[in-house]
Amino acid sequence: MPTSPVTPSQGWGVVHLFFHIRRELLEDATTAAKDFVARLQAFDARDDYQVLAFSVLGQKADLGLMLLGPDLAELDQLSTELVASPLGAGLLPAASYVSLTELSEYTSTSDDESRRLVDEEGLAEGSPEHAAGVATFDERMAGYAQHRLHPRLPHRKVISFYPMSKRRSGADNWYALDFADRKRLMAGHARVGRGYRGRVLQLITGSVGLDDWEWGVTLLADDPKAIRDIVYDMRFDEVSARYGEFGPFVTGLVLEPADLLHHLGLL
Ligand code: 76R
Repeated sequence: MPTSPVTPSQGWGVVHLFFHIRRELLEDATTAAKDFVARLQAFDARDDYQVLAFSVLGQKADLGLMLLGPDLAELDQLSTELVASPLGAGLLPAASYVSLTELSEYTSTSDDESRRLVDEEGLAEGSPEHAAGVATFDERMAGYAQHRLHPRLPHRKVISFYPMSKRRSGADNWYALDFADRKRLMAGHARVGRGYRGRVLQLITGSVGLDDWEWGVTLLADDPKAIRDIVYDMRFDEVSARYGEFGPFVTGLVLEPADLLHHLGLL
């Protein structure tokens, strides 16, 4: 019996999987690799489902997969199928991470924009210019929300993944701050982030109650230095400097599945 769908009421599921490969455990590596590639391609070809495949730099793992899509049962199905597939005999789990796409509660709202148009642009509330400004903002944010909840990630050469949480200790307890303070602090964070528009694409996925940290951070860039730069810059921003706690970082080279298996010497 197929597993019944498990679709979050908002957002999609995201599973990051990391494996070591032991090719000596494979009987027919080429056939196994071709089968593996076909399974990834079939998953990625489905509407709303995506898999990013990457070769992990360093020795934390050999290969990584980032699976995204609306139904957690489908993500789990692919994970179990891959392990049960011919290549699975040579795949050793190295790490994994489970999260959901989410909207941030700190994103600017229509009211924020309405106030900004009055305070910073000098537009009178109720004027046609003011109404047009708010409408433009709403349209842009609807597209933005769509990208955050239902992303189709572009291919960039490098992927960086790490989990993180907000500190909850002594005087530095993020969750004891008022919403207004958290929102002000997050606005500073977003300002630093916007300086990297075009160079770094980020997908922040929520994992409170789902995995060991509070968020999964996935960064994509063509220039590995851009990843080092953004994380470094953010360390000086109060949100990261004072409240950020970070798990292990993994860096990978994003490849088409067939190119990845070739790169790993299996095709
Ligand atoms: O609403 C929005 O998404 C825009 C403002 C914004 C929010 C609310 C934003 C912008 N982020 C938000 C939330 Mn972010 N982000 C990280 C990291 O390495 C570190 O120090 C932290 C890891 C990076 C690199 C990054 C990049 N962000 C969050 C949250 C959720 C917080 C919560 O809900 O409490 C986390 C954990 C987080 C972490 N952020 C941006 C970026 C970039 C590049 C931007 C600008 C995006 C753009 O406007 O194009």
